[in-house]
Amino acid sequence: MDRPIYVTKPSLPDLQEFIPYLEQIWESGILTNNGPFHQQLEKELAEFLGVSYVSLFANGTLALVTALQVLRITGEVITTPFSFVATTHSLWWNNIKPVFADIEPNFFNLDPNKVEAAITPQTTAILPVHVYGNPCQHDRLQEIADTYNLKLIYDAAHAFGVKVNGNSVLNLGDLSILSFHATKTYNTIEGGAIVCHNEKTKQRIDHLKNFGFTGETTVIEPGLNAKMNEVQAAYGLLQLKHVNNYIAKRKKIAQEYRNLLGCVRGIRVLNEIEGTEYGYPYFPILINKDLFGKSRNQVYEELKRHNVFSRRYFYPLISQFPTYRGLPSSSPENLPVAEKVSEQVLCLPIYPDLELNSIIDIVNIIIK
Ligand code: T4K
Repeated sequence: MDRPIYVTKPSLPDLQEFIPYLEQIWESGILTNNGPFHQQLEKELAEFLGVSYVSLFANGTLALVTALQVLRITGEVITTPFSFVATTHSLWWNNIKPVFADIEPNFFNLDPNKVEAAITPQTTAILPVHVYGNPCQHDRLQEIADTYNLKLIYDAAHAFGVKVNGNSVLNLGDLSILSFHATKTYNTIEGGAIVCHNEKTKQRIDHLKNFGFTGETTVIEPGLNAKMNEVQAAYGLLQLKHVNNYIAKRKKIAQEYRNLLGCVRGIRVLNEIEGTEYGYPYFPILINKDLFGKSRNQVYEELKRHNVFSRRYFYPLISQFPTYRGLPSSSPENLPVAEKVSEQVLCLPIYPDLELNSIIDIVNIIIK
């Protein structure tokens, strides 16, 4: 490739479209702290996503940290090792012990049976991730949460726009968090949100993301400063106008990869489930060295040599990082499916402006 191709590239709206928003901010002098664009984006996003309440955050990690505080989670939380490290870091920052359970082999989300087996008297919540935007086995997870009186918080960082039979996955569980990082399907440069189902919870979230203030002089708890500013909220409003178009383009690219790679021996693409709408943030493939002849790492390096920068999301597993590898639940014997997937997975470039020719070139590098 003449020019490098990265795993993703944010789509930016026309700069001229953004200027009027900036002029309004300059004129009002309201730069942050629940300003007009912030309020408008919360409303528009709730409508767009088909959810009751959205609270904006400076990033997805702070949204995760705060979500655990909103529900006063303590003790042990069962979570997945197959995610971005922020998922488990949010527990660490709240002094909660992560307990890793293995993933299921179809979509790489937490395996409900393994979750149930990991419950102890100290367990207070389950923190699953809709990895790559593929919905978790929610009914089973909710049943387990109800049976054992646990909270269910979804890390839905990848699940922007994902709906099952017309219903947003963000309506599942007690809370869901989103990431609007530059690398996501919908971005506010940096950003994130908590989605909740009632006004009282939204109020608590909004207090906790603003130092714990409930009024000018009242602080109820040591909350963070996790607010999104007005420039990002305005940019978010503009991006919202384009995001359906971005998703449609991503879908086409995913279909193209699927057509070209779906039948290659030793390469697995993930199935799509009928009735599910996706946001297509990533295009993961699994490479089985014995069948394909080359390992995942060989393909990754080969692509790199051709100026194509795929990514091994998620390798290493979170349970292998120094902070977490000493935990009893981190042992590879406890996480055989996650260990295997982590060794085989490769996320190929996918973003709205990726051209068909580039997709063909990428596939040819992989299979040659
Ligand atoms: N939970 C889950 C399940 C998550 O996946 C994430 C974040 C979070 C929670 C936390 O949400 P945030 O606090 O981030 O909102 C990236 C992102 O930084 C991270 O948001 C994301 N998940 C994770 C999966 O990927 P890196 O270190 O791989 O990003 P980076 O900088 O290497 O970017 C990848 C490629 O994208 C680059 O090679 C080039 C391209 N790129 C990147 C940026 C930042 C651009 O073209 N423009 C850009 O501005 O972590």
